Amino acid sequence: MAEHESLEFGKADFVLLDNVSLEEFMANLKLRFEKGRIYTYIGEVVVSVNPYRAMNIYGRDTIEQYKGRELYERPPHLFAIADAAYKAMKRRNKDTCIVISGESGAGKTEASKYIMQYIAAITNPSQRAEVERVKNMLLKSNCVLEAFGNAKTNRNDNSSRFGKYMDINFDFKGDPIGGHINNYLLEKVGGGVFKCIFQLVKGAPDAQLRSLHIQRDPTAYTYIKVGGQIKVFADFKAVTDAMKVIGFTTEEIQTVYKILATILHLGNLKFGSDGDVTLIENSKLVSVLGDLLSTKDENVEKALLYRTVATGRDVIDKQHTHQEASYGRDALAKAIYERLFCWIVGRINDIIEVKNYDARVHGKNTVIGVLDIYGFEIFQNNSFEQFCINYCNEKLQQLFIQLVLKQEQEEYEREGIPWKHIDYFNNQIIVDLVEQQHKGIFAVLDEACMNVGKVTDEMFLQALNGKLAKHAHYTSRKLSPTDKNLEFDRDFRIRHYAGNVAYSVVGFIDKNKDTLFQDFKRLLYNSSNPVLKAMWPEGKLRITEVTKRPLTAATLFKNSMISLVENLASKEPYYVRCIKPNDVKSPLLFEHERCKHQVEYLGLLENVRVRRAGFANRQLYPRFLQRYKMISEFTWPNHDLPSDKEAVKRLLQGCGFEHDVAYGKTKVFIRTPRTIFSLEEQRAEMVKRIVLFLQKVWRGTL
Ligand code: AD9
Ligand code: MG
Repeated sequence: MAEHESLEFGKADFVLLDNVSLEEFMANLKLRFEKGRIYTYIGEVVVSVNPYRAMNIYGRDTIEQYKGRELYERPPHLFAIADAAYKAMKRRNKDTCIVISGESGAGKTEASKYIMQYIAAITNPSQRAEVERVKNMLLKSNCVLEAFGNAKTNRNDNSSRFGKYMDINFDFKGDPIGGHINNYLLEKVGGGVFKCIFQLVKGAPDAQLRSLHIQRDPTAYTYIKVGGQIKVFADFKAVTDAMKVIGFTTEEIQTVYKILATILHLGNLKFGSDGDVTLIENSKLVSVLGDLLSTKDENVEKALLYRTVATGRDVIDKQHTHQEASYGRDALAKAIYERLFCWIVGRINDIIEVKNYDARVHGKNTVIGVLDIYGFEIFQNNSFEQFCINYCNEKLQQLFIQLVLKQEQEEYEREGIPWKHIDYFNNQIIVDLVEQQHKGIFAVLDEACMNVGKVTDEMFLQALNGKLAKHAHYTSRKLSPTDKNLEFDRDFRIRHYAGNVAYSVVGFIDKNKDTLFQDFKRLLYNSSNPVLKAMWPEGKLRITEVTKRPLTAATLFKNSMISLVENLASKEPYYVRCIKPNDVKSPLLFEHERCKHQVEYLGLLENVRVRRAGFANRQLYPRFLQRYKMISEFTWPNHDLPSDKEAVKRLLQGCGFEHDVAYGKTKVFIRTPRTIFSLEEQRAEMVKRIVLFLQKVWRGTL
C-alpha cells in the first residue's frame, strides 16, 4: 500500500478495493481525480488520468523523493515506475521496458517525457561529459520526432501520428550510452498537418523561405488550409538546432526543409485538360519543384503526367487521366513525407546507436525501452488504420497477460511460495484471426491486393465472409442478417477483447498497397541531391526490372508488431495505462461513461483480479518491520529474534493474520487487502498514541 495518503484521497492501489466491481473501481478513480491524485496503482501498474492542467509534481524535489525508493513507499507516480525499471536493470542486470498505452489525448507522450526526464535526472551523478552528451542527444531526438511526427487533430493538439518505441542503452554503471528508436505506422491520411510544416512556414527566416519559394502565409497552401491553424512558431529554430546537435549535416537539414516545401507546392499543383491531354495548369510550379528536388523540370513534369508501363518487351509512356494525375500527386506528397520521417528516424539511430561497446571490458550493456503507442480506437467510422491499431493492442494485451502472470509466477518461485493457476480470457484467438497465415484477415487482404485486375473493397469483404464465416469473433451483415448496424457491402465486425468494433472495408485495398507510381521513385532517385537520392534506393530499378512487389502495409505492420512483441517479451515490463477524463480538455470534468469505457477496454478490472488472485501485497521483511513494528510488543522498539523474517512472523501471529499470509525468502506475501487495512489502522492508532506520549514527555521536561 502506497505511503500514507489518507483514505480521503481514495485507495492508492485498486487492489485494495473492498470489492472488485466496475462501480467501485470507477468511484475510486473519480475520487482520486477530483482530489488531484492523477496516479493510482494496480500492483505495479500505474493508472494515470490526464489532469489537463500543470501539476506541481514533476520537479527536482519530487524526483529526489522517488529516487531509489521502493514502489510502495511513496504515493503512486510515474517516477516510481521509472525508478523500479531502472533499479531492476541496475541491480539485477535485467533489460526492462515501460509500456504506455491509452487513447489519443490520454497523456501517453507526456508520460513518456516525464519518464525520460526522470531517468536523465537520476543518472550520471559523476557528470561524465560523454554521458551528458548522449543524454542531451536522446532528449533532442524527442524534440525532432515530435516536430515531424505530431500534428494537431480534433482529439489532441499535439497528437503523435506514429507509435514510438525507444531503447535507451546503459553501461555497467547505469549511465546512458546510446539508444535506438523504432517507429510504427505513421498515419498517412487525414488527421491534421504535421507540426514541422507550420514551424517552417511561420518560423523560418525570410531568406530561407525565399529560397524555398514559400510565402509566410499558411492559407496559401491547399494541404495546410484543410488542416487548420495551430500555435507552434518559435519552435523552428529549436528543431533546427536540435537536428544540428544530434549531428545532421547542413546539407541534410536543408534537404529536409526542401522536402517540406516540395510537399506544400505539390498540394497547390492543379491539373487541367485540353481535349484528351492532361496538363499542369500552374506550370511555373514545375520549375519550383525541379529546383527543390534538384532535377530537370521536364523530368518533374513527365513524372506527374505519365507513367511508364512495360507491355511485354516494350516500354511505353502512358498519359494519366486528370483523376490519375491528382491521385498520383497526393500519393507522392504522402509518400515523400513518410519516407522523410523514416529517414530522419534512421539518421538519428545511426548517430545515437551504441558503437564499440566491449562487454568484456565494461560488463553487460543493459536496456530500458519506452513504448508510447496508440491505444484501442473505436470511432464512428473505423477503417484500416483503426484495424491496425486495434490489432496492435490485441498483441500487447496478449503480452500483458502472459507477462503479468509470468512475472507473478516467477516471483512466487523465487520466493519459494506455491503457485496457484489463474484463469483469464486468452485473446490469442483474436490475434490469430488477424495475423494467421492463409486465413487471417491480413492474409486475405494481401491476397486480394495480389490479384491482377481490379479487386474492389467489396470483393475483399466477400472473401473474408467466405473464409471466416465460422470464426467466433468475426461477423458481418451477410453472416448475421438481422444486425442492422452493419452495412451489407461495407462492414465487418470483430469482437475484440476490449469490445466490439465494426470496420468499414472502404479504402482497405488502396491503403494496403504501395500505390506510388514507380515513375516517382525513379524521379527522386535520379535527383542530383545525394541526400534525396539516398532516401529512394528502389528508384534505381528500371521499369523492366521491377518484378517483385513491395511488401504491403499490412505485412509490414504485422512484421513490425511481431518483432516489437518479441522484443518486449524479452524484457521485464512495467505498465502505464492512461485515461482521458473528457473530450473538452477540462481539468475539472470526469465524464463517467467515457472513462468507464476506457477502463473496460484497457482491461483494468481483469488486471485487478489477476493481481488479487495471488497476493495483493508483498513487502521485504525489513521494510515491513520498519512500517509496522510499533504495533507489536515483540518488535517495538526493536526485536531480539534471530531474523527479520521471524520477527514479522511473530508480529503477524500476534495480530491473528497467520492464515492470510505466506512467508517467502525475502518478502512477506499478504493475500487480502483487508489485512493491510487492519495493519494500517493499528499503525495509525499507535502512531497517534506515540505522538501524544511524546508530547506529554516534552511538556513534562520543559
Ligand atoms: V496521442 O495518441 O499522441 O494523440 P497522447 O500522447 O496520449 O495522445 P499527450 O501526452 O499528447 O496525449 O497529452 C495530451 C495533452 O494533455 C497534452 O498536450 C497536455 O496538454 C495534457 N496532459 C497530458 N498529460 C499531462 C500531465 N501529466 N500534466 C499536465 C497533461 N497535462
Ligand atoms: Mg502522443
